[in-house]
Amino acid sequence: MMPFSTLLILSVIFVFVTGGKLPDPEVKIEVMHKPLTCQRKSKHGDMLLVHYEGFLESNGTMFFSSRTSGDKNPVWFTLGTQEVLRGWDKGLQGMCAGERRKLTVPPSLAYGKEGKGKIPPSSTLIFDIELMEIRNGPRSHETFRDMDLNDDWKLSKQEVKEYLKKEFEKHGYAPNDTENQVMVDDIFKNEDEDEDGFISAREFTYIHDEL
Ligand SMILES: [Ca+2]
Ligand SMILES: [Ca+2]
Repeated sequence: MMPFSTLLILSVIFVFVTGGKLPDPEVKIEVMHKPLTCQRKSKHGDMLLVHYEGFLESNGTMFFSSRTSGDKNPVWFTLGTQEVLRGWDKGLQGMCAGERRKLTVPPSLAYGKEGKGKIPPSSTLIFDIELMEIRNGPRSHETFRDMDLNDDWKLSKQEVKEYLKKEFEKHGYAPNDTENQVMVDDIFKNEDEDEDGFISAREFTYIHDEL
């Protein structure tokens, strides 16, 4: 059986090709390129790395390109957390690394009646977005499963400690046991709400306002 997200994407493509009406017509999604292989699809909470160009629909003016502006690097953001335009949160779900989409975003899901900077009021925007890479977000289910070494659906201090150690090594920092312990204690102070000495899946996925 096909995973639900695959079905969703296929139906979006189908609707686009046949010119039918989307059930939720707010963001128009056109798949410009789809890679042959797709290991995973983007979902709420994932970190995405994208290159993109933004255009005004009214006259085709390009107002931003990550390939030519600033440091010319692609941009990281967390999907579905309103870090970016709502049109992106809606339009970049279920996407494969290497995929390119064209999104047509109405003003209500972009910069609204006011506009912003180079974006005039009430502008519909067109984005050409290439997804370069998908990583687990800080609060993803996969991250929790990675950390939960004995699969009992809760994180002990030891498990969190192991995970931090691994992460530090991955990023080229020498492991420092004292610092590590302080971080673990801090994390438990914030995350272990019922103070049972474990971080449950619910405690982990609940996003605190202060984070
Ligand atoms: Ca555990
Ligand atoms: Ca707990």
